[in-house]
Amino acid sequence: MKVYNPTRVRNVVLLGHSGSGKTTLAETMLFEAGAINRRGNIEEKNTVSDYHELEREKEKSIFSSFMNLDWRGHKINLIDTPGTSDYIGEVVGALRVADTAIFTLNAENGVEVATDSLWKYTRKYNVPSMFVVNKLDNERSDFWKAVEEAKEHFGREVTVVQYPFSEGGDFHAIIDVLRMTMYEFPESGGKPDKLPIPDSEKERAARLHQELVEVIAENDETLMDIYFEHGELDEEQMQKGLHLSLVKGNIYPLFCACASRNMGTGRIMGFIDDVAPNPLEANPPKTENGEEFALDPDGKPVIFLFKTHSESHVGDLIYFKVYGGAVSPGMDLVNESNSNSVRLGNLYVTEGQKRIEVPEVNTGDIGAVVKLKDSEVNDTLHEKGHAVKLDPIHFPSTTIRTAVKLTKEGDEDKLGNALHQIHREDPSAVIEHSQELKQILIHGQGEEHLATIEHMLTNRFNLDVEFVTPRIPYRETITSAVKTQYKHKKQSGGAGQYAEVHLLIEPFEEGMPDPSDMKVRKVEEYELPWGGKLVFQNCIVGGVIDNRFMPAIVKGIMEKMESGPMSGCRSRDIRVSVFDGSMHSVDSNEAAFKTAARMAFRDGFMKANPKLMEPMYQIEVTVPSEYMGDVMSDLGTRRGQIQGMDAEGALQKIKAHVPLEELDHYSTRLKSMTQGSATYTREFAHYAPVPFDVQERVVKENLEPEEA
Ligand SMILES: Nc1nc2c(ncn2[C@@H]2O[C@H](COP(=O)(O)OP(=O)(O)OP(=O)(O)O)[C@@H](O)[C@H]2O)c(=O)[nH]1
Ligand SMILES: [Mg+2]
Repeated sequence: MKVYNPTRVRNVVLLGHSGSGKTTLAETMLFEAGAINRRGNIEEKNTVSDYHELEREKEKSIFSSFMNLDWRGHKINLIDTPGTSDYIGEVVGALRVADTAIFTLNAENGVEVATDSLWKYTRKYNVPSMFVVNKLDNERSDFWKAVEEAKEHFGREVTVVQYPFSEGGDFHAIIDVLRMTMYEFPESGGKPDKLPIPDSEKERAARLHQELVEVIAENDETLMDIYFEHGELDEEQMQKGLHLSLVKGNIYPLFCACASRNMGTGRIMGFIDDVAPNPLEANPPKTENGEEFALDPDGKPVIFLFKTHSESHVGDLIYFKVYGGAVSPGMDLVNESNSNSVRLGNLYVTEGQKRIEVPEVNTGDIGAVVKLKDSEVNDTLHEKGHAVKLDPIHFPSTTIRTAVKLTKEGDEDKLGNALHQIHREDPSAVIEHSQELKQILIHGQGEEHLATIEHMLTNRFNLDVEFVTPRIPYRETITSAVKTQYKHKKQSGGAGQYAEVHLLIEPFEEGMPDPSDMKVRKVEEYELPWGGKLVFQNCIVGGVIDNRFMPAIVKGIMEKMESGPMSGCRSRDIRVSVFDGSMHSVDSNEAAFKTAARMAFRDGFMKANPKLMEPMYQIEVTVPSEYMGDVMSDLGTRRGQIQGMDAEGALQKIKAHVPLEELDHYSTRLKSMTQGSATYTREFAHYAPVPFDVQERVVKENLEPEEA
C-alpha cells in the first residue's frame, strides 16, 4: 500500500436519505478504481460496505464503513454512512473527519427528509458539499424536479455540472456542461465514450455552461476579470474557480449517476481529484478551547480518535485521522484525556471489513489501529511535551429511552460489560444505571436504533434480555408548612434508645424569611444529588438537644427524602427547622435521633399537603407546515404546553413542554403522523406538579408501609 502525500488525499463522506444509493455508489467507485474486481450489490448481500450480518439482513447500512481507492494517483477515503436517522451517531463521527460531502439524491424522490437534516450537519461543520442525482434509470426518475428541489432547500449555490441526456429505461448518456462533452455508456456501464453534445441539446448545455462560469467568476475577482475580458474561462481556470468556491461553500456542484448500472462514477472521482479540497485546505479543526488548529505535515504527530469498532478475533479497532506529522507502528504517544502513554500497534487502512497493514499514516489521512490501551472516541493522542486536545465530536442528544431487563438472573456483569462496549462503539447510545429507578436505561436515537441494540445484546453478546417501559423519576415536595414531633423510645434488654425531636417543615424557596417564632442558630444547605435542596436549620434553645446529634438528625431526614414519604420517590425543596426535643443522659445516641428525625419528618411531610412532581421536557419539533395541525393536536393529548412556533422556510418549529411520561414512543408516533418528515429533540426542563389522577396512581403503585 502506497503512502500518499497529504495533497493527494481526499476524505469523502457519502450522505443521503436511506435507499438513495450510497452503498451502491461506493461499490461502483471501488470497482471502477480497480480496488475490487467484482461489483457486489445490495440484493445479493455482498457489498464491501454493508458487511455486517444485520446490514445484509436488513439490506441497508447501519454503521459507517471506511474504504479507500486510488483514482489517478489520488487516495480517496470513502466513508459510506447510513441514511436512516436512527443511526445519526455514525454520521456525525464521519462528518468530523471528512473534507468533502457527497449527497446522493434519489432521482425519483428528489430531496427527502434525511437529506434535509443531514444538510444541517454539513453546514454546522462547514464541509464542502456536492450532489449526485442517482437512479436516473428509474422509470419515475425526474432529474429536473430533483434539481429544483435541491435549489429550493439548499440555495441557488446548487449548480448543475451534469444532466442526463435521457432518463428512465433509456438512460445511457450524461451531458457535462463543465467539459462540454457528452459521456455515452455501453450497456454494461463502465468507461464511457466522449462525444460532442448533440445539436438538440446544444442550446441548453451552453446556457448551463454559462451559468456555471458565472457562478465561478462571481467568487473570484481575477477570474471575473478574465471572464469580462474574454467572455469565457478555460478548463483550468474553471477548475481553480470551482475549487475555491467549493471550499468557501459558494457552490454545490451537481452530478449524475446510475450506480447500479455503473454509470457516471469515473467522472465524479476525477472531479474529487481535481477540484475537491485536500485535508490541508478544508476547514481546520478546532482545539477544545475553540482555537483553529492548522494541520502541519512536517509537525509533531497528532491523531484524533473518531470511531471504535469491534471485530471478532481482533477486538477494538479504533479509527483515527492524522492532524499533524505522521504516525507509524511502535510509536509512543500521550493520550491527552488521561495523560497515559500509549504505544501504537500495527496500523491499517480498511476496505470495509478487510484490513490492510500500512507502514505509516500521514497528515490528513485516515487509519485504524488495534489494541490501543485506555483510549476511546474523542481522545487526542500527541507526542510527549506537545500537548493538544482537539474539539470532541458532539453527538446528538437522545430522543427515546427504554429499560433493559435480564430475563434470567446471573448475567448482570455480562450485561453491564455489553452495554459499556455498545456505548464505546456508538456514543449516540447512552447507558444509565439508575439507582433511583432501580433500572438500567438505554437512551437512543429512535425505535430502530433501540431494536438494533437489542439485536446486538441477543446475538452478539448472547444475552436474554427484555426491553420494558422505564419508570419515571417523580419527585415529591410539600405545599404547606407544618410543625411535627416524634419521640423514639425503646427499652429492650440492656441499653435503651431515646430521642425526641420537634420539627418545622416548610416548602423551600430561595430568599424565604426565617421562621417568625424561632431563633436560627445555624443553617446548612444541601444541594441534593437528584436536584433541588434540603435546608436544615438548628433552632434549638437551652441545649435540649446536643449539637453532636444534629448530623444524625440530618441523616434521618435525608434518608426519608431519598425514599419519599408519599410514594418512595425522591423529595426536594424542603426547609426543616429543628426547634425543640429532648434527650436522655444514657439512652440517647445517634441512631435514636436518626430514627426520631426520620419518623417526625415522614409524619410532618404527609400532613404538609404533599405533591408529586414529574419531569417536564422541552421539546422542539421540526415539521412541514401541512402536518402542523396534526402535531399540535397530538401534543394536546400528551399534556403538552406550547411555548412558541417559528417558521423556517417550508418548515415549522414547535417548542413545547411535555411530561416525560407522555414522550414514550413519541418519535415513532411523530414519524407515522408525518410520513417520516418530522424530527424532534428533547431536553430536560424542570419539574412540575402532576395531575391529581396521576398522583393517586403513582402513590398507590409505589408506597410500601414503613416501621420505625
Ligand atoms: N434502479 C436503480 N437502483 C439503484 C441504483 N443505485 C442503487 N439502487 C438500488 O437502491 C437500493 C438502495 O441502495 P443502497 O445503495 O443500499 O442505498 P443507501 O443510500 O446506501 O441506503 P442506506 O444504507 O439505507 O442509507 C438497492 O436496492 C440498490 O440496488 C440505481 O442507480 N438505479
Ligand atoms: Mg447504505
